[in-house]
Amino acid sequence: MFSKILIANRGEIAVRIIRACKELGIKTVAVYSDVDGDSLHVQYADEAICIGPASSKDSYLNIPSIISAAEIADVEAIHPGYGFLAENAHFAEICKSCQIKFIGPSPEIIRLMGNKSEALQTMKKVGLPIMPGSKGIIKNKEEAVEVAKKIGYPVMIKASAGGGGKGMRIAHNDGKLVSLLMTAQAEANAAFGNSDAYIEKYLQEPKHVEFQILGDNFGNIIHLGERDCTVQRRHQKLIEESPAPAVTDELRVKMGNMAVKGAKQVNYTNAGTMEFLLDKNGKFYFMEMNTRLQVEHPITELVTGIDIVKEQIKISAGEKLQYTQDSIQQRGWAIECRINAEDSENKFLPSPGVITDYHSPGGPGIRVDSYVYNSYSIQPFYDSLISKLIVLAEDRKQAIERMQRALDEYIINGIKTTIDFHKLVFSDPAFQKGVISTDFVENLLSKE
Ligand code: MV4
Repeated sequence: MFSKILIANRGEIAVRIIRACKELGIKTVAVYSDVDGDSLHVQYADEAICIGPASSKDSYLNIPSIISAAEIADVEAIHPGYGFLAENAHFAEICKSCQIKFIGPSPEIIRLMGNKSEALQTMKKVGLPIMPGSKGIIKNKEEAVEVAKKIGYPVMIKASAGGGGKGMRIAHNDGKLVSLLMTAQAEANAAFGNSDAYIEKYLQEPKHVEFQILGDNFGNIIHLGERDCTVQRRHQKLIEESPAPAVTDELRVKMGNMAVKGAKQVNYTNAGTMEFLLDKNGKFYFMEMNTRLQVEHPITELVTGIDIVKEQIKISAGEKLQYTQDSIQQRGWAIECRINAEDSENKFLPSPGVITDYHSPGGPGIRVDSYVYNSYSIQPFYDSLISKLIVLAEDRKQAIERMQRALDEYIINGIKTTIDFHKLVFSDPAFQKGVISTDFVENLLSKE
């Protein structure tokens, strides 16, 4: 096992990783930007090293700075968390060349799955269902029109370097397709330095269902069940739950087997997530694979009892998975609310500032993953996630009741948060029935 790990991240996830390290008896090194000195991850870590100015590109994305910190502190491994450098194949390569273990899959897998179009074709080869669409990236507008003719409108244009919704467009006819393809390509080029785009048939009112994967370095790969992430706004997930309301035991076996099959095809190691779209008839389609720890990993931890971050660390240290697929059980129902420093009554605009009162909920079945405290000043430089409120209960109904109770207890004054938005969701009849799809948040907000 490692004796010292550097956490190349900030916020709640840096705190989460430090907690796992402490319980494993591993010393921790935090890195932080000029404006993050007061952050909880800096206080919790055994050592902390300032790696640069506030701007992410000068600090949390600054590879030379982070590698220097790792060398100075003499760590054996780096945990990248999510976001920032977590899916940067180049960073994983640099770590390797410096004999520092990158806690995640190999650079080759990160690169392959980062190319969303190639990832689709790779999974199609082993028999995973995918949406009808272009076989790879679109070369010109003639090809785009030809593909659309074959699969029928509406179609979705997706940036191959994107994922998670960036650079996506829906087109309903040839004229729009040609113009939106150019917009999407330009947007992708600006955001990722890569304009590649592909086309899929647009699935109406789907659900987003994803499977948590764990793979060790001995060829063992298992899944930890699924999460429903259908409650999203502008491709930002707001609420996740496990199990997924629309997934029956039978469907879980089918989708889970496919998820593991796909991961085995690429010799996947460490934690990963296979994302699917699910339609009303229980048909599912592979969308993309995320090669990182996900924000929403705690709901899977609560229903399976498995600490995913500890598993990641153990796998990277060369340990064998202690679980077989048969030993994995989902018990109860978990839901997570992302508490963002945002004004949900004004387009979810960021709401940085000082927290003047802070009291987090507690009692049975409550978990709060956060990095803020009373008088903490939320910085405008990073994402607005300040806390994840997670509940576990016997079943979905009781999980909703518990979440409502916890949301009522949560006191965060001084800034705007998404707590009120969540209260609205949990009192919504369609959400309570579990019959919602991708347009849920927009519909809910337009009702207001
Ligand atoms: C789709 C889709 C419909 N058809 N792909 C991909 C990234 C994710 N953030 C949203 N994505 C979608 N991809 C095809 N071929 C619909 C969505 C989608 C969505 C999916 C699940 C939950 C909420 C959503 C909101 C908008 C779009």
